[in-house]
Amino acid sequence: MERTFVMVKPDGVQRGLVGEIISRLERKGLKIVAIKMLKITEEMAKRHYEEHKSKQFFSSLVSYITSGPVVAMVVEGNNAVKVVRKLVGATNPSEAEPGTIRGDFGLDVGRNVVHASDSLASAEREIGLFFTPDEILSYEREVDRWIYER
Ligand code: DAT
Ligand code: MG
Repeated sequence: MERTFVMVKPDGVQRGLVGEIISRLERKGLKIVAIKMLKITEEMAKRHYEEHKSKQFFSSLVSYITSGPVVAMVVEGNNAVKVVRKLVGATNPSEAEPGTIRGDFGLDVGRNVVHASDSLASAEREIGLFFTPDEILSYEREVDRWIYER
């Protein structure tokens, strides 16, 4: 079973979209195995977004992501990385398809509501940045036999 990292960004928290976003993940059948609210430090923001450090938008990205509390999650399911990226939609909300989180709730690339890992390697790195192994729970759900055939 694959795991990915999802984060409701400060705008999503301020706009009261935490429940909506979690609900979409749950309705899809994905399982939340870790969750917490935190305020990201500047150092952590720079590590999380280190692949973008040479981009012109890097400093505004860091100040946006540290501007208020976020809700960080580890989400588990078949093909979780790809599935969650599809639910989240394109980076720029004005280009994201309706029905996706960004397509339904955003208009500006600098306020795109939610983060999701873009690969298995990123997922592992980002999960390790935000969670200790003991914060990630392993548990069974009876309903999984109605979500998965095997
Ligand atoms: P994603 O969040 O879809 O994985 P990304 O990793 O390319 O997108 O970029 C990280 C974040 O940086 C993105 O969520 C919003 C911001 N960003 C990306 N491209 C940008 C741009 N051209 N101008 C301003 N902000 C941008
Ligand atoms: Mg990315």
